[in-house]
Amino acid sequence: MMTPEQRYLFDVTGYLHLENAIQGEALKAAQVAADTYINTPTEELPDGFDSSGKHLPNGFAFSRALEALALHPASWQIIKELTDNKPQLARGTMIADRIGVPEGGDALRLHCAREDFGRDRNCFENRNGRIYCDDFVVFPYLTDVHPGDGGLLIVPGSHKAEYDRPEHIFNNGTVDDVDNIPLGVENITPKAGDILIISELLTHGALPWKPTDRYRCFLVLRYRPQDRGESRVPPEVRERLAPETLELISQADLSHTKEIVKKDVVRLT
Ligand SMILES: O=C(O)CCC(=O)C(=O)O
Repeated sequence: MMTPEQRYLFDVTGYLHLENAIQGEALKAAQVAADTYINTPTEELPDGFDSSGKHLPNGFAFSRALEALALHPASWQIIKELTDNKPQLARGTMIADRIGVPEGGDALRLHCAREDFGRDRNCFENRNGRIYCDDFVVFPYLTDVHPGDGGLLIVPGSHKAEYDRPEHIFNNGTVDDVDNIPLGVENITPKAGDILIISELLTHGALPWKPTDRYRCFLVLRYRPQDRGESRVPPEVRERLAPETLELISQADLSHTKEIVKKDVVRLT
């Protein structure tokens, strides 16, 4: 379960920033694997992987070190609480924000599930003293972001917005100047090893990435309750996954309890 501090912060802000969650060899191995994926030409990569743009599909499945981050002990209790112990990883990509590739370095307009798909689509509520959130993203960061670099933007508390966001607010929704961030919007600057968790109801986007000598790299792990259909991990990628991860991506009835959920710490075999 979440700690009372995590539950309070996630409830009032719509996001959690877990500092130094991934450490030592686990972090190093994940960074090396991410670098290898990013720097290998697509034609030399296995099926299901593509390094040509900012978004690298199926990044979590590129190596065991990255795959392990989908079940990392620092976020696992939170993932279990938010899905009422019925988690599914719907898909897991990687972002390597860098100048010179499609979409690399571009600003990402502010958006959220409510604005994109409608008011009643997602929920974020208190169920028996715990948070139930049926659409959230876990971002394990593998490189440092420094103030002034750009990167993730959020509107804290917006996951509970009762009113539509006026079109013109926040520079018409595209914030592209790191030195002129509108009041109400925050730029989050995680360090390598930090994990961010956001509700998809939280309005978020990104500033342009400014550094030319380094990139912003993190996994984008999308979770939801296990009864919402097939995960979007393609068959050729599933073949690479450990049994525990296969169980995590599997769809199941809500009456079923996955074996991985019975564990506080899941180790990939
Ligand atoms: O670039 C970021 O930090 C946010 C990414 C994001 O929100 C998305 O890919 O939908």
